[in-house]
Amino acid sequence: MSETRNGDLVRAALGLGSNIGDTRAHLDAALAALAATPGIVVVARSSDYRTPPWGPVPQDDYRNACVVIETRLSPLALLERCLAVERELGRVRDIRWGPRIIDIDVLVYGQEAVEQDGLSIPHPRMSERAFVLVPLAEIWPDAPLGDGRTASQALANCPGQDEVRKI
Ligand code: PH2
Ligand code: MG
Ligand code: MG
Repeated sequence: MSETRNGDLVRAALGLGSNIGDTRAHLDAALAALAATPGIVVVARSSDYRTPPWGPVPQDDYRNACVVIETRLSPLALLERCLAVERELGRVRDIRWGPRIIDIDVLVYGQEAVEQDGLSIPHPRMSERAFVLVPLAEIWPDAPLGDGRTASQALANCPGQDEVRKI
């Protein structure tokens, strides 16, 4: 896997979600696989939250959490690793925004903005989603969202927070 050019550690945030099967086991397994990855050190894991499904597809509630890591992987290598962990855990991609065993999104990668090969960082829609901002602000309130706001600032104006319940 490619590394950052100067080998520096970059602080990044990942969003985890699951709403099929043993959701707690899926999040735990995803975290263990990420933590076992060369070039990734897990710094913090948020609480788990039960969240109503966002989007057009009727489906079960989600378990969502966020993870803060320090990584030597490039943004694309980090994305590839997240997708590989999703596949290892049995994710099949079918319905957009539909139910899933595990979803691992790269939310923030240092101060960088990345638009490359289907990857958009900071994650373009996270500042409107309480299921992302509540866990992210719990462990990294100053996370830079790319619009000049931090996670905790965006959370102050984000609807639906009262429906995001700590498990
Ligand atoms: N992910 C989706 C679609 N809708 N809703 C919640 N509550 N949590 C998610 O992680 C989620 C969602 C597609 O990525
Ligand atoms: Mg995803
Ligand atoms: Mg997602």
